[in-house]
Amino acid sequence: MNKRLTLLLLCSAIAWPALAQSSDLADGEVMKLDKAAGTLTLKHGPLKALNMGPMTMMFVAKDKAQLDGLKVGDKVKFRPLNEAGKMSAAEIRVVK
Ligand SMILES: [Cu+2]
Repeated sequence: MNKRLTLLLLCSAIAWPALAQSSDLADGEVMKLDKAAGTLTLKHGPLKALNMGPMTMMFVAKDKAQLDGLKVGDKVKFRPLNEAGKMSAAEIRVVK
């Protein structure tokens, strides 16, 4: 009984971070890019992390270099962040 419970707790402790990580990633489509300003406009799905429904909005790229591999129309996965009211996107990667 005790052993089983310990195993269960151990399993969920291992599984949880991986689960949280993938569910934090949001889907988006690149509508506009401004590489000089380091921003991109994404049409995104629901963002639980930011408490948002689907919409098109501008994000600041957490790492400007990530914009270099993008073009308008690309479907991406990204991590939405709210940094003191500034919406930014990290870990942007193109979905094939
Ligand atoms: Cu939004």
